[in-house]
Formats: sequence, structure tokens, C-alpha cells
Amino acid sequence: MSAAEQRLPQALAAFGLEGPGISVSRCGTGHINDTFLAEGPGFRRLVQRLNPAVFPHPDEVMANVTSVTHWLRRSIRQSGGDPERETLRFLPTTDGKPYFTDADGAAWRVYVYHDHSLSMETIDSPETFAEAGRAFGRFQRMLDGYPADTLAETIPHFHDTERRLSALFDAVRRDPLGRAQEVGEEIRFAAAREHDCGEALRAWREGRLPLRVTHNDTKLSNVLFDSETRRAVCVIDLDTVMPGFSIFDFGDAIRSGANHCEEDERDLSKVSFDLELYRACAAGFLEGSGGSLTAEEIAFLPWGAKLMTLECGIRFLTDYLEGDTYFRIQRPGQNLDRCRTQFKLVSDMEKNWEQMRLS
Ligand code: GN1
Ligand code: MG
Repeated sequence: MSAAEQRLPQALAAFGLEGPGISVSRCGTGHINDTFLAEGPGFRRLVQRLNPAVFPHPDEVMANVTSVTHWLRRSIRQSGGDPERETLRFLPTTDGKPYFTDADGAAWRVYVYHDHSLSMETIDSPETFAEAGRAFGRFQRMLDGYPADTLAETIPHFHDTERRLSALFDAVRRDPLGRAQEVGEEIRFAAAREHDCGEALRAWREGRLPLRVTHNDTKLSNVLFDSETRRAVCVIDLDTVMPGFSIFDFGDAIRSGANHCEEDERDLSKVSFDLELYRACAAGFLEGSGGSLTAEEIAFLPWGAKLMTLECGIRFLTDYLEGDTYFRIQRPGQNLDRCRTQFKLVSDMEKNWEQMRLS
């Protein structure tokens, strides 16, 4: 039994979600937190345990998500939307606290489940992907003007790709499990792109890319679609909302959606970057962001795609070398497989680089 399953009853009780009429099942596909669905007469709640190793300051995470969802609600209401449908609603514990801390020190929070909605691991059509892009673009636009200095940095240096590469080199040097020798090709792939890793950061240091309030984890599965209309209704997983680059919010959507494979596909012949999907998502993102991006940011969007994919591959590889301590795995070698799909997508993007231009 996992730590989360062991403490689940305590957490349910803290939110008043116990009793004979309530059933609970595991759900979600995230690699970090543990998520459960609690269903009772007339209600459904998501009950989530924050991974304490990844989010050591749950108070800051919850303060960020509370205040960001508050801001989003106002913005959605102003544009005539339905805040209950289009953003998250967190519910307090029975004694009025935003989260519950279990006996292991891990934080749990509860939010309202969105009925008639679904999330996707892979995309079924360019139209659906354009919808995802539009949702992330809108998210960007709605948070334009949010006072960034009031947000805590929930995971410092989260998308500092240069640091992510240094962490890989460090893991290779220490090689705690002796796995480095079997992944020479992947290590060389990353090392050959050392200069690329600094591309966005250099542009920011030179004043060409602005720091904004961004989502920072815009994988495809973090958009909820209406199960009937397939319109994007809500962007979820707000734990990493903090200052960042808009090109990375675009880029992570491309990384996770502009292909037809699972993130951990073992057969690399099935993994290929789809330019048509890329263009569909880009058009949606630009439309959703509604003119809030600068010309320079738009010109940099292809870099967002390449860097997010490269960085994610580097992180999976690092974790494989470290012994899979960060990203949850269901089978041995899964983080290495995840790294390989990302690197295959990066090389495809390099081959399509000219066609990826958006300005
Ligand atoms: C993690 O667990 P999930 O799905 O929210 C990770 C992202 C990665 C993603 C890769 C906090 O996201 O950065 O891009 O896995 N989140 C964190 O699938 O590290
Ligand atoms: Mg996440």
C-alpha cells in the first residue's frame, strides 16, 4: 500500500468525505501527486495528496492556487463565462483550512470534480488540439496583469533548462546505480544541445523575452474538454503557476500533444512529430492569447516547443540515472523510455525547423 493509500481515510475524514454512501477510487495519470475520486449522493470530489518531496511548501502552493483561481474566476465572469465550469474550486477541511496535513506531513486538498468532461493523453484531431492551444493561450491572457511578485516560486528554477542539463551531468558523474554506461547515446544527445539549453534564458537576459505569470505544466492532459462538444473548458493542475515564459506554456502543449504516441512508448518508430498538429495548436494558442504576446515571443514559440521537449527528456534521463526518485514509474525502464520519446521528438523538430516558423 502506498503512503497515499495508507493515509487516505484520515484525509477523507478531514474533509467530511466519509460514510457508507461514499465510494473512492484512484484516478489521474500524473507522475507526481496521488489523486482519488470520491463519489457520494449527488457529488463528486477530487482528493489529492501533494507529493511532499516535490512540493515541500504546501502552504505556498495552496496560497498560489487559491489566489490564482480567485483571479481567474473574476476574469471568466467578466467575459461572460461560467467560473464553476472554467476553473477549479477548492473546498476547505471541516475546520475551515485550505488543506489537511496527514501523519507523514503530506498535504491533501479537495476540489470539485468537473462532470461531463474528459482529459486526453493523446490527441484525436487538429481541431481538438487547436482547442487545447486556445485554452492555454486564454489562460495566458487572463493572467496578464496578475501581480507576479505575490506568487511564491513553488519549485525554484523549474524551467531553467541550463540547470536541468547540469543536473544531468551531475547524475552522470555520480552514477549511483551504474546505469550511465547503457545510456551513452542519450547523454551525448543532450550534451550536443548544451548551447540550445540556454536559448530562452539568453533571450530573457537580453530583454527579448518577458517574464510572465505562466502555468508551467501545460501538458495536454491538463486541459479538460467537454465530453460532448470537445470544446476545452478548463485548465487544471495549477501547482506550478509562477513567473515563467509564455513560450514554455506553448512548448509543453506541443511536446505532449503534437504526436500520436504515449509519453512512454517503447516502439520509437511510432513516435513522430506532427507538423499539422503543431500548426493547429499554434493557431489556437495565438488566438486564445488575444494579442497579449509580443512579436518576439511569437517568433520564439518554436524554441518553446523544442526546449520543453528537450528539457523533459533531460529530466526523465536524470531521474532514470538517479533511480526513479522523482517521476513515478509503473515498470522498470519507464523513465528511460520516456526520455527516448522526447529525444526522438526533438530530432524530428530539428528536421522540421524551417517549417515550424510562425512569423
Ligand atoms: C510532471 O505529474 P504531472 O503530470 O503534473 C511534471 C512536469 C512534466 C510532466 C511530464 C511538478 O507532471 O513538469 O512535464 O510530469 N511536474 C512536475 O509528463 O515536475
Ligand atoms: Mg503537474
